[in-house]
Order: sequence, then C-alpha cells, then structure tokens
Amino acid sequence: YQARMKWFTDAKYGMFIHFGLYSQLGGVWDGKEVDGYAEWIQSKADIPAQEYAVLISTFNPKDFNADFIAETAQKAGMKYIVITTKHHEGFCLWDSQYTKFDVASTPFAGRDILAELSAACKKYGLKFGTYYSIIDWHHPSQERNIDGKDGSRWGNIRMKSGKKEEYITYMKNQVKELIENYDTDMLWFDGDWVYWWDMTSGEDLYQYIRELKPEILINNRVAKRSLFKKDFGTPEQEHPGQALGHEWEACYTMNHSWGYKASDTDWKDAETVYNKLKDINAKGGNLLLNIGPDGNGNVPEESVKILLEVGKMLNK
Ligand code: FUL
Repeated sequence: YQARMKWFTDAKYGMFIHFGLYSQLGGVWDGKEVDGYAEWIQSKADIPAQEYAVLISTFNPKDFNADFIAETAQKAGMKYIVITTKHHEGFCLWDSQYTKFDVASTPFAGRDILAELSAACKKYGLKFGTYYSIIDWHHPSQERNIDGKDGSRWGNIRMKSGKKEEYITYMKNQVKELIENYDTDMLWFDGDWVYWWDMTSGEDLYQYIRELKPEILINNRVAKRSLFKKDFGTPEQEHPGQALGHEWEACYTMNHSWGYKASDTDWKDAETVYNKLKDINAKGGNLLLNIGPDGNGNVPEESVKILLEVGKMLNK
C-alpha cells in the first residue's frame, strides 16, 4: 500500500477537470439560469433524458488543448490531473465499445480527449487519473425517480429491478477500457451515496480493479465513503482540521461550480488558494483543484490566471 501511494503523498497538489455535455450549457437551460452545480443541470432543471441526450449532436470542443492544460498544471506546481470520463449524465468522454452515448457519436469523433490528455501528462511528468460516476442518468438500467420516494429527482436515480448485475458488468468493462487504453494511474469514483450501491458492490469493484492493475490508486467513493478508507479519503469543498489516520485528498472548486458555469465569476483569489493548499498539506492531505472548460474546450481565463499565480507563489 505504502509503495503504490508514494507518488500521491509526494504530489500534494493536483488538477481536477470537469468536462462533459453539460459544459456546452454553462449552467443555462431554456434561456434560464439554473441554480446549483452546472454539471447537475439535467437533474436541477428536470430535463428528460431523451431531450438531454440531443446534446451529443453539438459536442465539438475544437479548442480543447491537452498540452496547454498539462503545461498549465505543471507550471502551477501540480503533479497530477484527474478528468471526468463519465459524470452522472452518463456521457463517455472516450470512444467506448459498450455505449453509443460517447464522444464517438459527436461531431468531435476522430479526436481522443483522453489519449491526448494522458500523453500530455506523460510529457509534463504528471500522473493521469480518471473520474467515473457510479450513478448514471443515461444507462437503461436506471430510471428517473418520479415519485420522489428515494430522494430528490435524478440525483438518487433508481435501479430497475434485476438490472444491477448488467450495469456492474458495464462499469467493469468500461473501467477496463480506461486502464487498458489510457493507462490511468487513478480511478476516482463518485455517486456511491445512491441507495442501491452497497459495500459488497464497492469492495467487489475495488478488488476487480486491484487485480487488473495492482499499482493503481482508487478513491474511497468506490464504496460507501464514510465506511471505506482505501485508498484515500475525499472530503469535498471542506477539509479536516487535523491529520487523519489515513491518506486523503480534498477537492475544491475555484468558483462555485465544477462544470463550466458562465455566470459564476466569483473566483477565489490566488492567496486563498495558496493558503488552502498549505493548510491541507500541513494536515497530511492533497488538494485537487478544479477547472471547468467550456463547450469549446477553453479553460476560463480567470482560472488559468489563478493557477499560474499560485504556481509563482510556490516557487518563491
Ligand atoms: C460530487 C458530484 O456530485 C459533483 O458533481 C462533483 O463531481 C463533485 C466532485 O463530486 O459528489
């Protein structure tokens, strides 16, 4: 455990990238500003899945520049990058042979975002990680919670009876693609809170991945994060006030959304970010700091500025 964790504990600072179909919307649906995280817009605005899925016909982030992103991360003092390969919306950022709801079905087919980013990470000496959501608002195994019994709308989307095994096979096949085709160093799961995902499912998935790639790192959201401590904890938009008995990584946004949100210009300043990083590191944690490229693939200028300023402060 210690040996495979070494690069992570040494790293201290990494970049999170939230990128998906939602990036095109920038937090606006039907001409209206939608409250909350921009990557949650399908749930927040209660958009029917079929209507949302049309967004694949316009996904064309031609300005996406993996080299620029990795170079910026490196200049910022970051040592790894984690990108959302499939967020709750279910859209896959790579050409997966297990679904058509992927980048290969968009005008951007032909370019391989994950291959470009994985290669750029190698070029700049960064580790490469992949976020993968357990809940999936598009997969046919799951259905929208209409009566509200299991919680709020799409968020706690229901598993259809008898469909869980089929979905687990889908997840395992996809995770295998991420490992075999993109040489990912870390699997960053999310959505483990949903009622149908239990410890048994989480531990089984963890074991499956561990055997596929023994040295890979897996976050605690693969299972129930409050119970599961391996390989590292994932406090979100907050962090513990003291060292914990296990490894952890706090993730934070620079404004108030993970996915690109045009209206959200309330950025933390460089000093705030720097102090957060130092405080987290002093307590034994890593900081995973987010950027949300827009639908064209451009990283908001303000966030690039903050990253580079913090990088300069670290170099002093
Ligand atoms: C949360 C997700 O629901 C958010 O959209 C975001 O990805 C954050 C890092 O994790 O649980």
